[in-house]
Amino acid sequence: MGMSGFEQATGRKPRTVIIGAGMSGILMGYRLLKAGLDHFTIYEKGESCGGTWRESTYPGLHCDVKSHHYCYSFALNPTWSKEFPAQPEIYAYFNRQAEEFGVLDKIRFRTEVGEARWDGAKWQIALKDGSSDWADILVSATGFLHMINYPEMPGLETFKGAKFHTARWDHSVSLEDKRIGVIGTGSTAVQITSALAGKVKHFSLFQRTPQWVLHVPNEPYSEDQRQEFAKNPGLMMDIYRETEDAAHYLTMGIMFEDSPYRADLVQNALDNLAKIKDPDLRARMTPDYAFGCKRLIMSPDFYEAIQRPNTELVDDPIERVVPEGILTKSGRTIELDVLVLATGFNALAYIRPVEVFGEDGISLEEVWAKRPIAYETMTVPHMPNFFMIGGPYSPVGNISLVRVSELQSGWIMQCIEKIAAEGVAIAPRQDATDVMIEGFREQARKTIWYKGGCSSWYLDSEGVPGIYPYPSDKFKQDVSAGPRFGDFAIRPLPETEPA
Ligand code: N01
Repeated sequence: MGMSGFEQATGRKPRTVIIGAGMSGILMGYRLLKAGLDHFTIYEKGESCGGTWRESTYPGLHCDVKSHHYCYSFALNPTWSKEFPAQPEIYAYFNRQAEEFGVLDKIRFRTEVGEARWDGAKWQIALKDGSSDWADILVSATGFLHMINYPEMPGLETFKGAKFHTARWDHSVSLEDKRIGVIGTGSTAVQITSALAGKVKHFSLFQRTPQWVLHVPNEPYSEDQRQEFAKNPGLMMDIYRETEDAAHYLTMGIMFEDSPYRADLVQNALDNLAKIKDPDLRARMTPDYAFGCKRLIMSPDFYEAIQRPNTELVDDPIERVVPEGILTKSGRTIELDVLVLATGFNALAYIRPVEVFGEDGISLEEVWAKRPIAYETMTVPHMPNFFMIGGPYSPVGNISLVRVSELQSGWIMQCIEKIAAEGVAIAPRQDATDVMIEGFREQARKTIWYKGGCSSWYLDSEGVPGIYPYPSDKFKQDVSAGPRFGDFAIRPLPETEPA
């Protein structure tokens, strides 16, 4: 085989650096190995793979996307114990796959990337431990759920009991004999409520905003079923495909008022709410905004859990945290031994806090001065040979991010193969990106996320959703069609002495 354009220009094969060894970083590593582009390193700030599934270990944590769709389509897993498995199984799955794929050897753990700077030919990378590296191609696989949102709450530092965010759960604290307070009513708080309410001395859930909650049972797989899956992987692929179709209808029903799939979903949530026997509690837990406006919550038993003994919903707003617990606006002090912050993440921070400088030293912060943007969710103008899995306007919400990452990493590989074959630096053109983002934002204003009368982490500083605003099958079609290189600025790499 002759030399590729890249080898002619540089005298070697391209080197890639991936930031993050979560679900998407492992996947990117797998794809590079498959393509024979094995000159790469994955930098991971933690001590193991799995990203958010490593960091979050709170009681009750499970995935609310079906397990047979929350995995790599080429590495289906017959051993899932339930339709929606718990964190330890998911964490184990990703770590196992990293090893099986041969990616584990490529990961440098406990190493955080501080800065990446394009020098005109490649990326110069500064690591927080003081060392450095370089790459021809840089892939951000940093995920959505790693920048913790600590609430600004007066008196928080004065609390004298145990206090932690859900992504920093302190397992040394016993719970059964304690009065536990959980702040927040997102997916995380709901799962914790199911796991702990009625099983501890007292449980208080501090609600600022009620949520729409779908009743979704979580059936275990029997040993027979698991053996069947192992013998006949086609059964798992059937579930994978069915779940993908269902996710499409679900997102349509959530996003658009006139969707034919909406009525059944709304009815499910209303029937679920009717399980709250006390009319006063039911009224306090009924949202005053449209169904689907915030990320939909799915639970087999949340409303049962909140009605258990020694369990209380506190919707009296929090005035301040005091040493013995929480003082509410009406002047009541709720005494607590443990305060749990289920206050979520700064989900749309993307690659931050890594600092990125592209062509002519332009920073990512400058390119993103108005808002984070990306062409086709994965590439950024002025940032040559830089790719993001889960970048701005990616589909998030109630769909499988593993599936999304598979589509995105496939598209990114096509770009990388072009770079490797032709010896070029590519970045999307600003004008093409602007047109795409304008289209996204116009469409985003048609969704319930925008019109539904709620605030959520989907919204940018102008209140417009910064996530993929079309049904998920459009994303699949667009990304599967591959990059439109006509929308890119493509420059030959400068010829350099062999490294
Ligand atoms: O966080 P959230 P999460 N005072 O941002 C409240 C994923 N996930 O950790 O609604 C009082 O949804 C805030 O109140 P409000 C999933 O993508 C997935 O639950 O803003 N309250 C809200 O109730 C999810 O979307 C799984 O009024 C304050 C809560 O904290 C994402 O993680 C499981 C407050 C935050 O809700 C984050 O979910 C779990 C304050 N100062 C999570 N600040 C799966 O199963 C915030 N809140 C895949």
